[in-house]
Amino acid sequence: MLEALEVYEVQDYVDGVANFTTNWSTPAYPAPVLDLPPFCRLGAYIHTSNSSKVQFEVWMPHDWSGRFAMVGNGGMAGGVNFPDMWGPIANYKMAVCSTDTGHNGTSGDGTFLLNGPETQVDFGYRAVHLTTVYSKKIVKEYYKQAAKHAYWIGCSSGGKQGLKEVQMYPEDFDGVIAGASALWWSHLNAQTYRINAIVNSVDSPGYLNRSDYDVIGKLVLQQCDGQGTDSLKDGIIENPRACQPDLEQLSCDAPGANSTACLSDAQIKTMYRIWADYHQQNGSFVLSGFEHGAEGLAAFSVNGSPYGPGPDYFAYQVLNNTEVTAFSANATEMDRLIDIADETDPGQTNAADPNIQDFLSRGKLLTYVGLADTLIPSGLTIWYYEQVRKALDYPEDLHDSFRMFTMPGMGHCRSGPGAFNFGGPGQRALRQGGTSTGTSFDKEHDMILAMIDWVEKGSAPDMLIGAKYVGDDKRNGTLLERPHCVYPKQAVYKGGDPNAAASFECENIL
Ligand SMILES: [Ca+2]
Repeated sequence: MLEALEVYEVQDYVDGVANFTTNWSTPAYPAPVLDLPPFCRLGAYIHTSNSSKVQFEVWMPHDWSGRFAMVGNGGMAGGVNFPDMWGPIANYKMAVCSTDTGHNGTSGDGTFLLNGPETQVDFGYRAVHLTTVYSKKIVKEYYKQAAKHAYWIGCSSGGKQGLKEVQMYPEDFDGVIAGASALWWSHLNAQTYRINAIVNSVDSPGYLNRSDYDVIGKLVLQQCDGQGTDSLKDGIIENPRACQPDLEQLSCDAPGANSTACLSDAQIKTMYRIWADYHQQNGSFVLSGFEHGAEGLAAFSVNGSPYGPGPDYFAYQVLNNTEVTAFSANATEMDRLIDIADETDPGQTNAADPNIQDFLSRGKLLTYVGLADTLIPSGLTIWYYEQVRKALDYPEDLHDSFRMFTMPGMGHCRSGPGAFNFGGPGQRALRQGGTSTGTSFDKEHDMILAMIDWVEKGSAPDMLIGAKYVGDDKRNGTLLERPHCVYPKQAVYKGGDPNAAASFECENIL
C-alpha cells in the first residue's frame, strides 16, 4: 500500500513532544503544537495526477482509543493543520490525520489555483477523501486492527470539507462535526467580494469603518439584548433574527444628534444592506446577509477589503485567468459570474448538495454556527439545514441523525461575547489558553464526546454547555456558561445565577 505514497517522514516520539514544529515553512499553520503524548508520526505525499500532489500526515498515539479522526482546514489553506490535530490526539486518544489540500499557502491566498485544474480538484474534495482512505489503511497497518469509528472535526472550510465528504463519500466517516461551514463556496465568495467591494467600498460615501460599527453595535445591543424573546440583558443577543434594529437615532440629521458619533444616511443604508440577504438583480437568492450584532464584534470582516478567496476564486477559477490579476466586478458582472460558477463549479468545490440520505442512514451529522459570525454569514449554516429538510421531504426523524446548534454571541468558529468554548474543533493546549476546550470533560460540555456518544451509543445531544473564559484564557477561570440548544430551540433565562448554565432552559420560541 505504501508503494503508492511518497513517504517523507516516519518517526516514533516515544516520550511525546513538548513543543512540535516542522523543519519547513507552513504559513497557514505556523503555531507550535504543545504537550503531545507519545505517538508515531507518518508524513507522505499522494500523487493525484501528473501535475498535482497532496501532502498529509497521520499521527497515531501509543495509547489509542480505537478511534480515527480527520481535522479540516481554514479558508484556502494550504498546509497540514498541525495545531488542530492536537485536540483529537491529546484529549481523545484518537489517531488523527490532516491534509495540506494540495498546496502550501495561507487561508486568504488563492494564487495556487492559477493554471492548476488538478490542484483545484485536490482542493475541492480529492485531497480530503484520499487522505481519509490512505490514513485509515495506515492506522490499520500500524495497530494491526482497523479503527472502530471515524470522525470528521472541522470548522469554516473544515465545515465545508466535512459536508463534502457526507455528500460524496458517505462511507468515509461515522460522525461529522461541521461548524460555520463555507459550504456554498461559489455564492459565499460572491457575497464576501460584493459586500466589501460594492456595498461597503472604501471610496463610497456610505463607507463604514470599525468605529462606525462600534457605534452601531452598541445601539443594536440596546435594542436587541434583553428585549422581546431575549430573556436576559447580558451582552449576548440570543436570537438576532427576532430583533429588527432601527438606526434612525444615529442619523446626523436626527434631533440632538451626537456630531462625533453620528452616521450619514448613506452609511445607515450601508448597514441595512450588510444585514439584508443578497439577491441577484433577477431576484435569485445568493446568500444571507450578516446577523444583527455581528458588526459589533472586533473581527467583523466587512471593512472594504474582500477576503482573499472571494476575488481569487472568480479570477482564477471562474474566469480562469492564467496570470495574477486584480479582480474587479460591478453588480451586473457579479450576476453573470455567479451564473457561470453555478454552471461549472470549478474544482467541484461546492458542498451544498442537500441529498444526504445515504450518509444520514448510517452516520451522525452535527452542524453548528455562531449567531454573530463575522466572516461567513450565520444564515448559510441555517439555510443548508433547511435545504436538507426540504430535499428529504421534512422527515420527522431527522434529529435521529442530523442536529444543528446555533450559538448566540459567537463569531466565526470562536471568539465573541458568547460561550464559545465547548470541546469542538480547533482545541488548544492549556499552555496556549485552552481555547475551544470545555470546562468539564464530559458529553454535556464537550461536543466531540457528545458526538462519540451519539455514534457509539445512539444517545443524541439535546444541548451543549459552552463557556466563556476570563480574558478568553481558561487558566483565568470561567466568566460564564450557557446551554447551546438544538435548533430551532433557544436558551431562556429562568432565574438564578445569570452566569450558570443551569439558570437557562432550551425552549421553542417561534
Ligand atoms: Ca441576551
